[in-house]
Amino acid sequence: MKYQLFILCCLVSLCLATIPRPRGVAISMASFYRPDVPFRCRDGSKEIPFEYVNDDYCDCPDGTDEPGTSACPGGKFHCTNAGFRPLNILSSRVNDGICDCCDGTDEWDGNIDCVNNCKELGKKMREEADRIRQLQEEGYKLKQKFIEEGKQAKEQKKAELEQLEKNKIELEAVKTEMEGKKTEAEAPEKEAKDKHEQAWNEELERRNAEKERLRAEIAFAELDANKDNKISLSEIKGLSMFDVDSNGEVSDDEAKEHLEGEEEVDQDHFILKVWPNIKQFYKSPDSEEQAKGDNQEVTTEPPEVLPPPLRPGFPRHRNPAVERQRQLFAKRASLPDSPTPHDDVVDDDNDDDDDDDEYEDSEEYEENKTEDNKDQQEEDKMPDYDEATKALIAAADEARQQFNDADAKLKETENQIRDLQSYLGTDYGPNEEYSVLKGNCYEYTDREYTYKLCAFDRATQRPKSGGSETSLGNWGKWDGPGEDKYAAQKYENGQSCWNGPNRSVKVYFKCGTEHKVTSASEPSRCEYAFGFETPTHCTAPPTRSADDVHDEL
Ligand code: MAN
Repeated sequence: MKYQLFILCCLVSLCLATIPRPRGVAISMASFYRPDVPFRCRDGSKEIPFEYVNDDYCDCPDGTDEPGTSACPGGKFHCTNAGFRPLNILSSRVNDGICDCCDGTDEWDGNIDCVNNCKELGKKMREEADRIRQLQEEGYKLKQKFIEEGKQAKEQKKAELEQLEKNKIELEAVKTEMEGKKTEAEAPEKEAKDKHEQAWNEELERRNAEKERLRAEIAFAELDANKDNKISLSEIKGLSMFDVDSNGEVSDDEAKEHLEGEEEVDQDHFILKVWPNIKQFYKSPDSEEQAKGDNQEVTTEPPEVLPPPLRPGFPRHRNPAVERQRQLFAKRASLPDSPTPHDDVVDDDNDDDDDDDEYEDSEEYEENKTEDNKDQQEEDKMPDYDEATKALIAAADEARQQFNDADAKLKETENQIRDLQSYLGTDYGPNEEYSVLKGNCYEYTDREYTYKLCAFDRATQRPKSGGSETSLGNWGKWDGPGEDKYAAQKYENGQSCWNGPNRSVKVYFKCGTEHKVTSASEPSRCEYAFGFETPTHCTAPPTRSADDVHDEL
């Protein structure tokens, strides 16, 4: 059959090639050039004797009377190019010394010898056509597979979605139930915890009040220099901390003001009325004395009121009443430890101050301070809940866990539903064939960048020399021209471009036997173009017979 067709085509070619016609006229136009009738210019403007055709003089304004010479500007010369493709060239190229037609007919004046290479070109053309046809056949076959898979995937995803929608309703119910249980378990838990915490806060308040009272008692003892269990104006007047106007002395008025207008106050009155007003600036008279001593090179008198603060390991002369208070306070309020009673030894050594300094610099002092802080923190820490509260917390924890699990399961299902809806809402081509590209990324590297296309998702650019990835756009739409919508895709809203549009990519599809990016360019700044080969873009190859006829012609 094929052979017969070939013979037929050869005969047709032969007949056509022998139809008499003036030089440079295509077979299809031969009927307009009949030697037995006058020639009518093709634009109908003139009629001339047939002898005027190709007489190297331009008679017709449209140049149709000189198809085989270069006489008419804009005229057309037709080369048959038997064995290859026919060609129309500008008649100005006739006899210009350059072979434009592969059959050499455009250079007929003999000034130049043109080799007829139409057969060779025809052979190459047919080979190329064969290659393309093969590629199309192969690609198209693959495309059928992708169509089938794409359709199956769609059906499967539809069914999955349906199932997940059902699961979601159940999971919502479970979550609601767990939420109820959680609320139920949390109410008694909160009540018990609040009760425990409130009791602890009250305890802290009580402890603070006790500490405060102890501080006041110590202050009272420290200020009561003559130990008559009263604090009088004269005891106040000796201490510079009460010098409110800083004029170097504590006046009667100043002293009286501190004692709330009284001449003297007992401990209760002091704690209730005086202490709240002086506690902000109150300093142990010990430290005042010490400060004085630091400023005077020679101390003539022994300390008048109280000894300096006590430190463990350093025996000092001290007031026993204050000391008792100190010890009590230290014990109850976690102040730095007071020395043991047998430290109560008179030590009039003048090196006392040096001892203090040494002590403050010593490791022992630091250790004691850290220990004290730890003890204090320990003491301020809320005690564990009782067993009943712990049981309520455990039950509420369990209910919370179950609620969180139910919530997580629901969220996971909702995410899956969202993914499926997004999949099903995407156009994967007329027959779902492009779905094969979904979820896959393809790279292309040129001189400067590696480009990546993750189909139906995003496109990026990464400099080869290192550095971060730049977004060139996210999946936007099919963007082929007119009817050929599936010929191109647009990825848009990529990283903004300095002084330009947000980056975007247009992907141009062509038929190939595998999926790959074949080119990447930037035709205009920040607007990129990718070439992409894929079997999904192959069309049914042309039938062989039609092609054969074309070849032979
Ligand atoms: C980067 C790349 C280029 C782009 C310029 C624009 O260098 O993304 O492709 O042209 O930025 O400033």
